[in-house]
Amino acid sequence: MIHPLLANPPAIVNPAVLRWIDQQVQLTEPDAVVWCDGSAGERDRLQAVAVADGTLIPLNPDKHPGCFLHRSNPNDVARVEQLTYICTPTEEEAGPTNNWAEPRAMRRRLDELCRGAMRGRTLYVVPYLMGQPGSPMAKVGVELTDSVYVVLNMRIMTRMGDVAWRHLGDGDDFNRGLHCLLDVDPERRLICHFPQDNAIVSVGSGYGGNVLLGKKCLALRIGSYLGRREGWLAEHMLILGVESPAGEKTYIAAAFPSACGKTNFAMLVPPARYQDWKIWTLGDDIAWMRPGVDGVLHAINPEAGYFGVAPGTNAKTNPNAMRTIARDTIFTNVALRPDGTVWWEGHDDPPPAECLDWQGRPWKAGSTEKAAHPNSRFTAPMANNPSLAPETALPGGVPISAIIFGGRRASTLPLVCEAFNWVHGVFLGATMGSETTAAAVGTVGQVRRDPMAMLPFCGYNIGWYFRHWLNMRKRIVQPPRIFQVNWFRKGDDGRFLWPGFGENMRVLKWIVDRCHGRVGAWETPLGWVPRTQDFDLGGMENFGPPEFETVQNINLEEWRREVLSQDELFMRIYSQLPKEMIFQRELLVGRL
Ligand code: GTP
Ligand code: SPV
Ligand code: MN
Repeated sequence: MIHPLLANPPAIVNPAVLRWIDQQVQLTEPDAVVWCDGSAGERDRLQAVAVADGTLIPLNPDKHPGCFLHRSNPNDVARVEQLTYICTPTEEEAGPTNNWAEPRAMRRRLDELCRGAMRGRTLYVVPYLMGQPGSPMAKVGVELTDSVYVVLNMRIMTRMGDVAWRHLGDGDDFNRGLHCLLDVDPERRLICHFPQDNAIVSVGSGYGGNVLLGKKCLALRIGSYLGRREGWLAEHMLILGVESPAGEKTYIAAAFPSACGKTNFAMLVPPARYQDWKIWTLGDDIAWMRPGVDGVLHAINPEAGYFGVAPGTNAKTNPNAMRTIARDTIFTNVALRPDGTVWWEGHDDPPPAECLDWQGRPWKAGSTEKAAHPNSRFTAPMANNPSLAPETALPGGVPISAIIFGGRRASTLPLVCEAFNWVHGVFLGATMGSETTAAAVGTVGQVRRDPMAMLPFCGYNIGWYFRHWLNMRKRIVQPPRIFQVNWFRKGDDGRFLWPGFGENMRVLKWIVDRCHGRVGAWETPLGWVPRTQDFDLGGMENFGPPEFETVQNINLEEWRREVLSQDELFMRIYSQLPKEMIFQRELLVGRL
């Protein structure tokens, strides 16, 4: 018999969904069930609930209309890769870079944790659509959660509500997501994916990528698994459009690891010299890419909002982000000033004399501790972004001319280079290294291999994933050119060699011109790089040809170490590593 709390479901909910929800309600035993419809009235009600129970703090309504602050549990401030599992019948399917668990054993463990977990609590049914309504690439998910913070964030990050039920119709092809806060204890925290069942169970966390199941869990881990099966790519990539003064539009997708500059690059405002150029944002974190009928790789952004890093965001580095978060935004783990406004390290305003830090403790300017958590975030609707590309609404996405792989590397990697061809480009992506950041729990600043920025997000064997990338070439008539960038190279004095942010437009310009065959390059062991005369340095302060040579320098000693470090990953995945990757390695060594 169906649970009494489900006696009157909305008519739009189909029986397959209802059956699954019934099982979860029987398991978690909530006191109430709320069916979310995504309406504005519902948002207002839920915000009131969250304010009443202390989940959200309303901000100054004049300075931050419609905005709130949330402080997460201090033990719960980032993704937890150690506690994230891929549960496939065999360990080989998950591969050596994922934590693996046998699905039935993990189900039993999760059932134990979730049994009665929502007693005294409300279960929210959150239907959501990743992708544009009516898009053949869109996917439906249903997240059952006992966190009103999750509901309000999902409402911004996805197309939430009846739009998802309508897309699903009477089918049963939807992602089954269950999220239980439990007591937010790291000992009872698990983020588990069951790709074969299109299911996710997340317990014991209330933070970001651990719990907004449409994002990293569905759009990347399950998405990448489905992509391999269905012939497309789910990638940790921003998507942007470059509009030239002549009105030519070139679309580019770029993969940088977490907290390595995707949001900033996607919202780039060109410097004065490029005032006739325009950068349009399509997405800042995730791209789903599929060859269209024209044989060109097309990309959509499956999300509807930005879950962006707050520290470092200001009117100089990212004016579009500042405008985007001016209203209707949820801030997580930033500092709160006495006048009800928010602050973080790298804000336009100087450090406040006094404020409350991200944990709500009194904080004074000059304190050795940070006021905002380094992984503090904003959740804001993409509709607020002044540079939002109208093409974001296209169900078929945009044609991609270039793919960029980028990391955070203090040394070794030049500012920009172009792969010789698709296979070499896949090799550049596969061997990517980057310093770890505060976006995941663990040591910060250590270089690790992060292939295609997907190390924490590839939902199956990474060797098969490289194979899938190589295979995609056969299905694309006009493959995008592939580039590698590094905004983060440092000099001996520890300062960034390249000014970054808006000035990255110069790198984009070279990339766009390469795509259209309009600019020269020079062949190096690493790939094609711009010669000084190919790269626009005009109007730059304190940055001329010598500085450009420094930031582009290839140091053979560093590259010997780099190749050895790349080998460590290749050894770990050797049995499933496509032979093409080994050939590329040999060619690189030969060129060096
Ligand atoms: P996730 O949301 O975790 O996936 O991060 P992201 O890749 O979107 O990174 P984001 O754009 O939020 O940038 C992360 C940090 O890098 C911020 O503190 C930025 O200020 C800094 N950053 C971004 N672009 C640049 C750049 O061009 N140069 C330098 N030096 N720092 C940058
Ligand atoms: C990332 O870590 O890449 C993010 C933030 O985009 S989270 O949603 O927490 O994964
Ligand atoms: Mn990300």
